[in-house]
Amino acid sequence: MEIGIVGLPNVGKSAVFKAMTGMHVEVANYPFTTVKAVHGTAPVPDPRLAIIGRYIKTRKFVPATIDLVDIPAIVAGSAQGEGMGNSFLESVRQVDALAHVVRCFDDPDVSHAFDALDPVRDVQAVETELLLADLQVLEGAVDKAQRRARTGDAAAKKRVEIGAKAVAILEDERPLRAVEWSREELADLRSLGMITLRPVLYIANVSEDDLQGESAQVAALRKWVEASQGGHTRMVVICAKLEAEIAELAPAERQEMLEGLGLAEPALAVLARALYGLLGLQSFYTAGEPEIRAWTIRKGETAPEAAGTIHSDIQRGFIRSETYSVDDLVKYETEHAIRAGGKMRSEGKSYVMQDGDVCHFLFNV
Ligand SMILES: Nc1nc2c(ncn2[C@@H]2O[C@H](COP(=O)(O)OP(=O)(O)OP(=O)(O)O)[C@@H](O)[C@H]2O)c(=O)[nH]1
Ligand SMILES: [Mg+2]
Repeated sequence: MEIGIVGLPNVGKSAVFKAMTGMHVEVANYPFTTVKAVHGTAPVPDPRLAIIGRYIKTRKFVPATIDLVDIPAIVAGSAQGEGMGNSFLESVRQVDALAHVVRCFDDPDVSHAFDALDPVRDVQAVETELLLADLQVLEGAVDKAQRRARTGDAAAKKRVEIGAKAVAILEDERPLRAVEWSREELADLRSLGMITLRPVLYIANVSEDDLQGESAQVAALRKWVEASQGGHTRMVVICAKLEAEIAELAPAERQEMLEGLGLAEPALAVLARALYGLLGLQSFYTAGEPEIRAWTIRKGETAPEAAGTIHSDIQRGFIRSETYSVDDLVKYETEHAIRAGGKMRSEGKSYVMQDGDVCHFLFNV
């Protein structure tokens, strides 16, 4: 699962990336500081790891991770080659979801792509480029399919139909994610790499003096997101500059700094929760003496599929999973007591994983 950070130049994309991954990328007050996509990994904050660690002795904790890409800025005309041009498209097409950073901070020292602060105009400018990029690809694909359809090719006919429907939505200036598609339509549009089909997490990058995001600009952005996008979006409020500074502190100082600022948790926790919600993700755990580890799966995945996130061999040779919940562990305190209490479940191949399951997979290859 990879999340691409997109947005206009100089809005704080790299600051967000730095705050999340702790990597030292350049954050600077000029447009197109980032000229090449940078990949990084962020650990998902998860209090359940420590909870499990209270009962099961271990040598280390391994959190789940989110893969992030800091993508070069998009400007008006990018789809036609302005700014960094089309290069952003390649990166954008490779990610599973977008994190769209929108400038909501007022700082006369930081130059703005369009002079005045206006998050709704900004977000629309980027969205328009993504719409145009999809439109270009679609028109080409529909053209090609039309030629094949004349020879009676059924798949091509279907493509023409789906393509025409999608073109109409984009020409209406709506992203493809705002519409409900059938399974077949989705598969076809995904195979074309449609960008506006991807879920989006909007990140309102707020001023140091508006950490809760109470400004009129943030309210306007929220209203726009809710009105125009359908269900496949979320919005979070972050002060990327402060968060990037906090990420550089030692862990003990971090907590103190957050409390001093009146923030309940670091932006990484806020962002991870929003992404899990947006993408329908959940966590399960493996726990033992070598490590206690969190794994990320999609809701609805079965036990063998979950096992496959650990190793394909465990999925292939899956026999069953000895499973209990983190809550059971808190209640019974040891795996032995869970078993004695009848709460150690032996789950087979069709078991649908539940959030907070702890699993021992039995497999044979
Ligand atoms: N005041 C304030 N400044 C910020 C905030 N976030 C980022 N900045 C500043 O904005 C400038 C641009 O930040 P970057 O993170 O480099 O922005 P970017 O979107 O990656 O920019 P490009 O790579 O050039 O597209 C830097 O000078 C940051 O310090 C914020 O929340 N508040
Ligand atoms: Mg940058």
